[in-house]
Amino acid sequence: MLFKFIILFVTVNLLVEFGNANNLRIRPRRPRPHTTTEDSDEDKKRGPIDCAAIYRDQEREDLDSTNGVYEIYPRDITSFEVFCDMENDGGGWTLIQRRGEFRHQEDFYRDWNEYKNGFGNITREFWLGNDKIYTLTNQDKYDLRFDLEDYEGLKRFAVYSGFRIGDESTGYQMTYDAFLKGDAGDSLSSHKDMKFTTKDRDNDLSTQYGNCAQTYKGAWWYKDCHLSNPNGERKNNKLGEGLDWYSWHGYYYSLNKIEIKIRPSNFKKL
Ligand SMILES: *[C@@H]1O[C@H](CO)[C@@H](O)[C@H](O)[C@H]1NC(C)=O
Ligand SMILES: [Ca+2]
Repeated sequence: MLFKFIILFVTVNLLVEFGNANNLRIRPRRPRPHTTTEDSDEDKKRGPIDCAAIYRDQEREDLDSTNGVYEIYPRDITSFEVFCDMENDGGGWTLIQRRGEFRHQEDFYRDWNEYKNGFGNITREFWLGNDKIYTLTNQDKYDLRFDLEDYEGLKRFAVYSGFRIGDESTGYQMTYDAFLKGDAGDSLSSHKDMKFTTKDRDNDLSTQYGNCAQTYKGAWWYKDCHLSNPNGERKNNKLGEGLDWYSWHGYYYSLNKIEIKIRPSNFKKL
């Protein structure tokens, strides 16, 4: 009985081996794809220019896009990592800023060069950097979205069209075309066409409040001084110093969470 079993076992094994060998032999080898022109090679190497491009690539391959860190390849600049919001309002959003409750709380009261180059960790709190925001918003026409959350867990948002900023020589001057929609209301209107102000560079239009970044503990496209202060101080509910969005919670309420993100205006799901 045992002998018979061993014979059977060996036979089955041999058959399986034979089958595998057969499979290996009959499986045709795929020819390696080769590119014919240098152009298509370049295009391949360049990669997606933002999270919307990544979203579309994944959609074409029938993959579910998930929120997270991706590498992007904007034109004329070295590639870098960004955090992509692939869920909100259709996905495809590239984050330029985040505030929230994390064990390590980032300091946002920083100088011109730190806002120029960006700081923080893109999986937690961060500012992407004004040079990068300049490059991104000038490679296509972008919508700008604010996702806000208060301490009751309520969420509100605001979306603007045609958001772009100038390069450093313009003071990263910010503009947009229109307030599109959002139940948070419009608290960016007074910031349109303003230059960026940090604690060490006063580009705002205020004499009354000195340097708005110093007075309100942040860095922003301040005027005289603000309706919104997303880079202010978390949990600071003093007049104008917190993460304010005036048209929702006024000047004495620092929001719990903020995400600021961009996406091409012509973005559509396939
Ligand atoms: C960013 O934060 C994540 C999550 O906490 C951590 O795993 C990662 O090492 C951090 N990256 C850097 C560059 O500090
Ligand atoms: Ca001033």
